[in-house]
Amino acid sequence: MPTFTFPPLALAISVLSPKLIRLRYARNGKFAKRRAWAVTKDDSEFAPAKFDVNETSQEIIINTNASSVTSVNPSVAKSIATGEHFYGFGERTYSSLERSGRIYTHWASDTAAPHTPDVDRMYVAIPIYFSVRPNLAYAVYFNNTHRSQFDVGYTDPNQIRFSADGGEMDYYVFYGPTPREVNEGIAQLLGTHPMPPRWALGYHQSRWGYKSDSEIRKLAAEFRKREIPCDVIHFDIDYMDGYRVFTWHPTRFKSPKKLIADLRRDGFRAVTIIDPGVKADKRYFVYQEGLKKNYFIKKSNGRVFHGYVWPDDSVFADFTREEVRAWWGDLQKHLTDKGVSGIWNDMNEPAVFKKPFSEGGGDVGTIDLDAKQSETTHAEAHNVFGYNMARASHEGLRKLLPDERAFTLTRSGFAGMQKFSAGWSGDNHAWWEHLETSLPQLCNWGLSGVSFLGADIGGFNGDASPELFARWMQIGSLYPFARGHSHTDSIYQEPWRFGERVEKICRDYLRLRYRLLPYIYSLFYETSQHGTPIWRPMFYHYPNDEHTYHLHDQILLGEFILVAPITKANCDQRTVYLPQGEWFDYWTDEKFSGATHITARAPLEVMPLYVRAGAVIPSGPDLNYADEKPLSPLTLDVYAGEGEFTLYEDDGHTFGYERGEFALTRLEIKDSSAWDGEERDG
Ligand code: MIG
Repeated sequence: MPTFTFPPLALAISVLSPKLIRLRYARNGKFAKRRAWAVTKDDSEFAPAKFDVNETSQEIIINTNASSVTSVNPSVAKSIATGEHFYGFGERTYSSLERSGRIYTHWASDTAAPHTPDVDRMYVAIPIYFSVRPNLAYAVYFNNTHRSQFDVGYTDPNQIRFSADGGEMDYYVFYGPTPREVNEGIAQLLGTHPMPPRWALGYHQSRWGYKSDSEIRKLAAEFRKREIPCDVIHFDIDYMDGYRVFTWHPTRFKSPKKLIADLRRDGFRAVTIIDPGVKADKRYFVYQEGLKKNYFIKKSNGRVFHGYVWPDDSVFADFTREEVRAWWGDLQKHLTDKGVSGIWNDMNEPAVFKKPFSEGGGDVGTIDLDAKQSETTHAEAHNVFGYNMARASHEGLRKLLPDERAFTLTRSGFAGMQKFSAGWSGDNHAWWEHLETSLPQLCNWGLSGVSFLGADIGGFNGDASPELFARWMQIGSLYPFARGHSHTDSIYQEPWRFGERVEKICRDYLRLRYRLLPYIYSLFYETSQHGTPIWRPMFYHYPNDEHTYHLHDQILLGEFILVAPITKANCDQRTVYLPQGEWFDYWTDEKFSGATHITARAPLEVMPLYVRAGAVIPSGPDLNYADEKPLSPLTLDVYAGEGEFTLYEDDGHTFGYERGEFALTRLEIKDSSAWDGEERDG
């Protein structure tokens, strides 16, 4: 690894692969010890790559057989090329797809205020940007967990600048030239989602406010009676005893084991919420154990840090420590022993209220920045608090349920969070704007390496109107993670609460999702192998069509299905851009030749969907839940043209696939001119 010195600085350039280069600058000439947080591999674990170096007094040029990096004297500003567009930046709120002209702060925050377009900090912090222009895509990951910023042409339209409150200027450059290859590089360095259980791809129903055993039983029965597909019920904070994590409320949830077993018989899985705040209650076993073992975060003066959260006076485990993660992971036994199949990790930015909950909580802050965590302070560990909590949860579940893939969901996270968890975009509102925002939000987050994502369908805060709910369920039914969720102060937002017409729309679209499970499950396999996003912005497959660079309100589900939801009230038509090639209307089979703009008719029952010529889309039967019956018969919808798709199949819930127990079937369509267009059985 060549190291260049410009006293008193040191610059190290590591060519990790022809398409992955790491650059580090150390101010004092000495590099800091690497912390094994986000990155999965040390530099030495990459196979040696060939490259040439050309060094002049002005610049250093490194050439590999794929990419070339020029590093002008150490600086933290890079010039923006003409026609360069910026995406990524993890979880963000506003509704444009392309993201230049702003400053992005990376600081995991419980954004209590509504997620308006000017909100900069969200729950998740991912210092990754993804650059696209014709014939070239690349990305940069800033490997620094301190509070940091990217200034993307805001201060100077010709420059992108990085800064951080501490640590080193340490970043990796992933070269494409296609977007897919960029994601492949991100996957190599930061990891991918492991295969989720198939049931986790079904519909999830949640609400803050399902308060008892009987309420949950009624809810489940309602889904089956109305034949609205559903796989998972989420248990929000009310199942706990006084918000003590890993406990059950003694009267409202008297026999959780029986409840969950009964639900299971009807095809439902249970997912329980867990918050990081541990109630400081001397008679509570989690508090006692953690204190005794010295597992809680301490302030700079050496005393345990206390803060207010739901259980009021609380303490927080130090998830940077392996033994603490193992302890926390094992505590989940109190839930899995009752039959719980997944954990929803909330409040893990972590959010800490300024005042006791009994006094209204006050503003939301976090742990003192000088509090100790491992050999560093919270200032450096803050952004990976949620990440490490999700890791504890995921690794613990793997130990507790060695033969069952579990599901984990996290509100906070950092680059690489996909190794441990799915994510959702937190407390959105029942606003049309938030329905619309969810498209560019999930696409950009996907480009940042995280695919298993959704937004609360119907909106969390406030009350959805019937029309908003119907439109949201249409697009939400195709979110990689599809969950309806709402605030305890809002109206009940289950699919049948808005009248028969909306109920039917929900049923129809959720059924569509379930029929598409073989296709969606295969997309999850692809992301588990290569990091390819499940939801893709249009440019992903048309990177030389500059017209796609700003298209925020239509997406691709995999390569073949173009989804163009209605995102506005009182609207029964919209413009859809169909890129070059032939396209078919999913509902009517009408054929279009791109590139073209069309006006799609979309009465309330219709969400416009298009399929690219050359698509092979595997689908299964109608289901009430994912594992109700074998996904058979398998139907292949073939759209004349040239293309291929790899169908992935396995048992849907064990780790057999890690031992090769799966089938990959390559479906290829070639000579379409010889095909007569007749439908065939089988
Ligand atoms: O302070 O557990 O984002 O989904 O319903 C609120 C109650 C805490 C925030 C989560 C939301 C959840 C709620 N939680």
